[in-house]
Order: sequence, then structure tokens, then C-alpha cells
Amino acid sequence: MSNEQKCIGCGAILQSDDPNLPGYVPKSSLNKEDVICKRCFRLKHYNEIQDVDLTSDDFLTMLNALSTREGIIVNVVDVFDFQGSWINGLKRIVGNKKIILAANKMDLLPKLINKRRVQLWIEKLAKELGMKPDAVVLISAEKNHGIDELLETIASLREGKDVYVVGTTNVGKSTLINKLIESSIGEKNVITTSHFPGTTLDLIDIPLGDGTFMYDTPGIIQSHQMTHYVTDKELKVIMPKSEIKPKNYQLNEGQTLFLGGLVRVDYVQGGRRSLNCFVSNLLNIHRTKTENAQSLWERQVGDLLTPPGDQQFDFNNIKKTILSTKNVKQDIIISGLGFITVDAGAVLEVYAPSEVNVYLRPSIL
Ligand SMILES: Nc1nc2c(ncn2[C@@H]2O[C@H](COP(=O)(O)OP(=O)(O)OP(=O)(O)O)[C@@H](O)[C@H]2O)c(=O)[nH]1
Ligand SMILES: [Mg+2]
Repeated sequence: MSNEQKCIGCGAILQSDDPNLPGYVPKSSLNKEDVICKRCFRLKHYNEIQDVDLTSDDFLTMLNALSTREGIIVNVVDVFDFQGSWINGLKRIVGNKKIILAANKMDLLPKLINKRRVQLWIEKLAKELGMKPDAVVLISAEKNHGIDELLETIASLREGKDVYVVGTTNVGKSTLINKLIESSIGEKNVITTSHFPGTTLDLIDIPLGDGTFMYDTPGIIQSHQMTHYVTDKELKVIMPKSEIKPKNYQLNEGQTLFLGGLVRVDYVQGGRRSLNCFVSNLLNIHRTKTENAQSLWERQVGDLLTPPGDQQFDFNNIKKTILSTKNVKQDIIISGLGFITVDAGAVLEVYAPSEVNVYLRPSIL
């Protein structure tokens, strides 16, 4: 490892040459202990993000560098956006290491949901996506649930090796590590966390006491998530913070639901039925007739149908996805925004910004 000093909040190498680049601190702070950079300071105290020039490829390269090191992997995924927070080919990227899948943000799912079923559902999806994890643990880093079980699982699998916590941006890697630090030395919020994707910028090492380390890593950017196409203010509306209260709508064919003004869901065929929406409690859902939907969207985006604000919504960049639930109950996923549970036998058309993934998966319920 280099002996360059790093920001304890985000892992960026400290420098005092350019305030606009990662790791900036005034010269006078450079040689102090436990320094945080200007960007982390502003994130922690004002919740303001300073953009950096690192790309998706830079972060993948960092992850790929783990392949030559010894260690085990804790892959944090977001249960609310499981496939959206999946890294394809992770085992290949990090070298053939043991993988613990930590399914985070369990607190967002309705409490009535059966944990055992969620566990099996995750194991099944992981298998379909080509991974056979050595363990799956359900956690909520924020609420401190399942953390002891995760620690025990790590202890039983790591055989004295380092532990790398990896995942896509915003899944809660740093929040999780903060909880682990807090439970061992009592200090709170050592690492910077935020609702902005791309908070952590480089590896951050946390000593485990026996000469080995746990590492926080920068998240891999998933550009197919809605979170990348909204403003900072809108991000606060669409990112759920507490247990989601599903909103259930009884629809007839020819009716449409708007999720804010970001997504239009036309119910085309399948008789009267319910669409159960799992999105942030702050996101407005609006029902209308499909025949009026497009003109309403264009007139009311940014007003009745918000977020987005009207200023930047691009109607030329909308993609239509036709979905049919065939013979089983399924969830329509709108990556980074949420999902809608629909029973068998429905045809729907979903309009969303063209970069955002829209697809069906077996229902979590
Ligand atoms: N509801 C809920 N939110 C969580 C949980 N864990 C983290 N979050 C929130 O998710 C957001 C991202 O958390 P971070 O810990 O910064 O995520 P990260 O994976 O380190 O993100 P990057 O550093 O950008 O890769 C923050 O707004 C957290 O408060 C959780 O268990 N439940
Ligand atoms: Mg982080």
C-alpha cells in the first residue's frame, strides 16, 4: 500500500493543490490525523455533493485489482432493487473468492413479508444470475438488523483473510461498515455516507485487530437506474427512507398510472384487477384514462406529475416496454424507482426514460 494519506470519509488521496478535485484539504490540515476532505465535509454538514471526474470504468478497475489479493467478499445488494444492484460476473472480476451476499435495506420492505421466503427468493435469483454465494444474510445497515449474524458469517468464512465490502453505488456499503466500526470501537459515522450515488471514491481500510483489514470500496455505477436521471432534490423524493406502504390501485383496461411524471404505466389487457405499487412513500401516483395520458403528461409534467421538474424532462428520450405477466404473479421493476406487483394474465405498456431498465421478475410477495 502507498503511504499517501487518505481521506477517512471517502478514501480519496489527500491533496491541497486543487479545491475542485477529490481529496482537497487546506495545507494546514494535511498532516493532521483523521482528516476529512472538503467534499466529505460538505456532504456531512450540508448534504451537498461535489461531482468528481471518476467514471464507471475507474471503479471497475479498482474492483478488478482485488483479483490478485487474498480475501473474502461481502457483496452488498439492495433488496428493494435487487437486479438493479447486481454486478454481472462479480466472481470473475474479483478473482475466485468466497462471496457472502448481504441483502441490505430490509427495513424498506413491508414488515408482513416473510423473511424466510425473501431469503429463498434471493438465493433463487442469485442462481439465475449465475452466482452461488457461500452465504446469504438479510440485513438493514441503517436499522442495525442482522448485523451480528453477518459478523458471525464473516468470521466463520474468512479464515484470517481480509474482507472486501463491494457492491453498486448507494446499496449501503459504507453505512454497514460504519455500524461495524461503531459496534467495535463505539465511534459513529466515521465513513461518509449519503443518498448520492458515488460517495466513496477509493478503498478505505479498517483494521480488524489481527493484522487483517476490512475494506470499504467505491460502488460500481449502474447507469440503468432511475437515480442517475433525476436532480439532487428529486433523489430525496424517489429514494425510499422508511418502510414502504404499498399503494394499491384497482384498474380497468384503458387506464394509466403515472409514477410522478417519470414513468407512465398503461394497463392494456386482463380485465379489472389491482396494481400494487412499491415506491417511495413520497412519490405521487396519479391515475387517468390512457386516451388522455400523453397530453396530460406533456401539460402537467413538473406540476401535477412531479418529479421531475418540468425544466429538463426529455419526451424524445422515452422508451416503451410491453410486458405480459403470462401465468404467474410478477413484479414490474423500474430500476432504481421501485416495482409494481401484478397477478397473472395482464398486458401492460410502460414508458420510462430510455436508459432506465424496465422488466418483469418473479414476485417477491
Ligand atoms: N432504508 C435504508 N437505507 C439505507 C440502509 N443502508 C444505507 N441506506 C441509505 O442508502 C444511501 C447510501 O448509503 P451509503 O452507505 O452511502 O452507500 P454506499 O454503498 O457506500 O454508496 P457509494 O459509496 O456511493 O458506493 C444512504 O442514503 C443511506 O442512508 C438501510 O439498511 N436501509
Ligand atoms: Mg460508500
